[in-house]
Amino acid sequence: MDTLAALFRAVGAPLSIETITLDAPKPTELLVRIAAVGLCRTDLHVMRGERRVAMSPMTLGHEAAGVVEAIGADVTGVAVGDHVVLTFIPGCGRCRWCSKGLHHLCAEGPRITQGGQLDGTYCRHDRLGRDVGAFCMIGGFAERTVVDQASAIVIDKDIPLDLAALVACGVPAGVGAARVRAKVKPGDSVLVVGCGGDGMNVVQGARLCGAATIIAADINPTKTELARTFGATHGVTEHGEALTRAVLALTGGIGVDHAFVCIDPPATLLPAFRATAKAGNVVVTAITPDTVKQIDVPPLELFATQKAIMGAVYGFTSPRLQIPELLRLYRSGDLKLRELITQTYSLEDINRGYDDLEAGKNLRGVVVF
Ligand code: CXF
Ligand code: ZN
Repeated sequence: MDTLAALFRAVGAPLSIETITLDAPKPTELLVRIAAVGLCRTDLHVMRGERRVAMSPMTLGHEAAGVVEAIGADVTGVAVGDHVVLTFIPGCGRCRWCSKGLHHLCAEGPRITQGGQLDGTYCRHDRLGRDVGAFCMIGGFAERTVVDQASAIVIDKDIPLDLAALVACGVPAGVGAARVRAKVKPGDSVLVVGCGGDGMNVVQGARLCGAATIIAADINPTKTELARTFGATHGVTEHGEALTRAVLALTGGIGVDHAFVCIDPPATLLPAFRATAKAGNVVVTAITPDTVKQIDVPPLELFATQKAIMGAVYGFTSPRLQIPELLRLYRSGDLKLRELITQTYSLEDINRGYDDLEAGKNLRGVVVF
């Protein structure tokens, strides 16, 4: 069938809005009508060439929710008409990680930038007949997509699909980083560097954990102010060494129990590390351009201060467990989702959405169909 899609064709170029063809789902695949897809910064990194993908053209978009329109013969647990959130890492269910319930570490994860389906085939084609890849095995910037059942989680039908899309990437990444990776405890102090899609959700994750001090740091004062509505107790707009000084001043010279690096790790990790208390945690939730090969943290400082530097993909939690739980927290009024959406766009307007993200105007832009 034909479907409209926003394609990455070349580094530095806007996404190309084109009609592509989509093959019917194979035995373990689903045809999904996308209802909403978030404009995450990771896709922007791909467009800028900072995060390399293996092929072009490729349909980007990895924060999506929709409605199942057809299923392959071997699909189990998903039916036509089901509402699904798509996961940017598939859960193959068979590898050592999935067997332990750690689907965010699925052995198939490293292949999500290749462009192929889970089985390695291509099911999208442009008007010249060339294969079109799907970022994260999803390709959510399209009216319809075909994904393996390993990339879909069925959700309750009463959850608005624009909000469901948000729990596909930014919300679990941030909330999970605070709750699961750092294990923030009641009374703890927290620093969040970069209050965008991930960072704002670290703020609300830390609030859910009962943190007493939540310092929101962003060079954009609009974001630090907004962070207060998600639970931040302080806002700072400094960066670099001045950021470290500001956080130490707010914590009696001790530093925070947990610092989260949610933007530009090459520039923010060392200031965040130095703003962290001895034996504290430094959690990296943001991606770094492929071209940056290392970050300097003085080893003696690491040894002597006994801090832990750790990564967190998908909030260090299986999306299969976390996504339904986050939606329960939304339903009980404990998790803000609607408030994360700054603006909505049509698919044809997606490049304006990314311009707005680059201009610092958006917490989350969402394409709604
Ligand atoms: C990313 C993580 C790195 C690979 C692509 C998806 N997650 C969210 O933005
Ligand atoms: Zn994302």
